[in-house]
Amino acid sequence: MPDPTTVTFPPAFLWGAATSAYQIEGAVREGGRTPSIWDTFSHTPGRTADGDHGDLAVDHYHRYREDVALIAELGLTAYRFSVSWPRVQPTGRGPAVQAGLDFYRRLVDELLANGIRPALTLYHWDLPQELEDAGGWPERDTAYRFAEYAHLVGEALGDRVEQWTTLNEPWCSAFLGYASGVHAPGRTDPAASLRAAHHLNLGHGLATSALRSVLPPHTSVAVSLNSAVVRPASDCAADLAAARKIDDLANGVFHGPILHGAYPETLFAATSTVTDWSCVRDGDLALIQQPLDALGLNYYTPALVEAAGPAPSGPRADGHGVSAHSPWPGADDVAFLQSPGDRTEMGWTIDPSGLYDLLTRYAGEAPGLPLYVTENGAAYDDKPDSEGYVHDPERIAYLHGHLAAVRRAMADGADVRGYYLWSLMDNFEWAYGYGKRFGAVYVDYATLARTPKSSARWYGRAARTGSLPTPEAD
Ligand code: IFM
Repeated sequence: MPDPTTVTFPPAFLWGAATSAYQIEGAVREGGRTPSIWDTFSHTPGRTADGDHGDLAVDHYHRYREDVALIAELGLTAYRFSVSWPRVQPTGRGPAVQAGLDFYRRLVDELLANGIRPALTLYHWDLPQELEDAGGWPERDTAYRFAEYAHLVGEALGDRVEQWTTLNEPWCSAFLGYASGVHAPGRTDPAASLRAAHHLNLGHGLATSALRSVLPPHTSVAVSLNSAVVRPASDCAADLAAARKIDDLANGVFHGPILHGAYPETLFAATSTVTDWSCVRDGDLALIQQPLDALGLNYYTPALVEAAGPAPSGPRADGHGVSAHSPWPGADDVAFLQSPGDRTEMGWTIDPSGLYDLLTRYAGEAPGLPLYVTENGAAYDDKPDSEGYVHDPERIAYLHGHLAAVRRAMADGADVRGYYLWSLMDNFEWAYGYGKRFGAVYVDYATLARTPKSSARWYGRAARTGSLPTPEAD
């Protein structure tokens, strides 16, 4: 008789792991690739911890076969990766570079040969530097350039990749990149960040149409949002209004136009001192609101907010980096509090109920749209023991808690089709450099040797059996 407390998933549920190009590939000067904004940013003194950069990263470009073999050995059924735009279309314009496309073709073929479903993301933050020099995402033309790039990749890989994602976490691209400046390109211009958000939305819509024109009909096109789970510190009117404002700036600004064809009126009101939104032209919202086949949701921790006076000046840590500039345009009157509970190495509170809330919310926001958890995971200060094993019971507990929350959301009606652990292996954690380890697989940065942590084995067992081993089963 099966244990009634066992958490079991449907047989078709995808058990995946995720990565992104700049965080793992390295080989930044090979095959005609030119710099992206992250090459420039990470080579600018003071931008990343210890001046870390992705020049070598974990050398996945040369070790992809070994990495695919690891995914297969663990028993995972899906792998989410991103394509480096400047590897495929170096200047962000014109024809594709064959060597770039060939790399991704080889990667995809290796995955398919090992029975692993590839899930391709077109944009995980590595804008070609030339496009930033021409204005970057605050410039409307970048959206059109993105659609052209999507078309090139779609034509090249549409015959073998069934799951496509346009953008990963456009909130980070717009607001960490152009408002707080802790991410590339490091600009601190709130009005530009809102224009960037709109042009990312437009780019998503145009790229979705471009993909539809070249992909076979059964192919799935989605977007991955890091929609925030925003909780007010109290139910007083001011705190509720603060939560609403952050919800608009984190969520409504993207899911409004993408899913519903409109920006929230409350967003326009909250940002009226920053921009008049004249970047939104007639017809844009129809271009953005394209029918989707799935919605990707990335979740790590909830946000706890309260109404406050203007923020104190000086550098503040926002969980993504340290900046004197806020990533929330128009929300200087909102304070972020530390949610109670244990935290990961990022300082992010562990709260699986947030993932449940997120999934059930979007099940309601987008009825009928299959959902995927396209990122979820935790950084810990992992170290090999004297025999070379890496025991990470905290990560196992984190995964167990969050996967159980996914299952609970499914039982309550959310149509969740898969889960991608962030990340397959330790990698370049943006402004934090290599200091924060999110991997299920440990990477020795001196030798680049890969060693599955105990969480990788635990997760692999979950994938193979379709049910969660107890967190103690290490
Ligand atoms: O490493 C990042 C990833 O690139 C995007 N989502 C959050 C992860 C952890 O910070």
